[in-house]
Amino acid sequence: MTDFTTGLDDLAIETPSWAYGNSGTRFKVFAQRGVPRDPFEKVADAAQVHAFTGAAPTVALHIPWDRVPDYAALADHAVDHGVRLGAINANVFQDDDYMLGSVTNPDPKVRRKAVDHLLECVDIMDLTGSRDLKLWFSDGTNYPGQDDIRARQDRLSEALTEVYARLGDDQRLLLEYKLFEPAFYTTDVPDWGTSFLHCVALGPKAVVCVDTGHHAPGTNIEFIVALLLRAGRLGAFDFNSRFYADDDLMVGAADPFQLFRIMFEVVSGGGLDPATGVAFMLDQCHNIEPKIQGQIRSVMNAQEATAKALLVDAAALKAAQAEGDVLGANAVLMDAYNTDVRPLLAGWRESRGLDGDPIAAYKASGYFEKIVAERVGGTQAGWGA
Ligand code: PSV
Ligand code: MN
Ligand code: MN
Repeated sequence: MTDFTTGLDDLAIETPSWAYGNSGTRFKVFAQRGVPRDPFEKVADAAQVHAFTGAAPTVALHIPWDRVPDYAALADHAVDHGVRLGAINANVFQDDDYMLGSVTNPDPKVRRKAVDHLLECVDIMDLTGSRDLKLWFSDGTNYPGQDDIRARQDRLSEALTEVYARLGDDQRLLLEYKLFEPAFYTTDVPDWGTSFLHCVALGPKAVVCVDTGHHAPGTNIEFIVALLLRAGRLGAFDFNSRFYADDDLMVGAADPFQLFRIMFEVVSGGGLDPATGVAFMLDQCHNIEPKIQGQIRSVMNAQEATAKALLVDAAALKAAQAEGDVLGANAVLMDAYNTDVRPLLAGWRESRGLDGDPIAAYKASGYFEKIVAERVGGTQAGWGA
């Protein structure tokens, strides 16, 4: 097991550019004051999260929501603000052409358009210095018989193969799965098994992205995490929490115990070691709460779960497991989970020159008042509108 301080030092959370813009549900987007008007301002807000937590050094982009004329300038702007650009998220789910799918669409012209967008995203990665291309496909069908399930898998495989061939040596393809929505009968990448099969067929640079909100209720996500880590195919997390479906609420808000169990599998499986390449990203929307504070709180929640996972007494756990001591083994885990790690985390922050209470420090900084005064007419995140 990684030791406590090294483990916390290694935990880097990537925040999503779209979390800083206005977002909502299909019923209403509530505009907030001071939201960014362009990707440069989103990056500036992401830099605040890093400045106060010391644990969010990168920001993910979503194309075309974050399209800019000069990506190298955006990357420089990020560095000037103390952060870096992270994963490039492709978007082949918002054009009218994609009504029947993108890369699995029965029409070859639509498939070509979708693959061209994915290739463009790799071009952008070359300019931003990003390692990861994150692919999520809304593709699927609503009615039995609507399309051929196997043919759609063939089309998916063909598209992924072309994109994979375009990746540079240090670039990766993250294949994200989601059980349902917007397709309601079949989804072409509905689960980790489908994603894993495609990744294995593609090669070592293809890895699975586990979005914690994309499973059926009751799914044992930590089991999936353990399997993927063991197979060397756990590429990334899209962290968020959910009460019902893909709610995109703050990670650790709905079920902090689940987040602890997930992080325990990550820690015990060696996934915190940067060499394993597991990326910890947030994929959330803050529809009613202040956005920068929502991101800070999410980073803190992820740190708390990780700190508890790092406190598990690995030797005692191993001994109890070897003896078949069911309750003893469970108690080792619960002891760690029930530890109040907030003072330890405050100490970790202070030892790095940060305020022990990032939310209070951010609120006292005056940044929010500054952006409210400066920014008029902020943008919509593009998602959930
Ligand atoms: C889809 O629900 C998803 O989780 C994918 O990661 C998208 O790119 C993202 O949401 C957009 O918020
Ligand atoms: Mn996601
Ligand atoms: Mn989602």
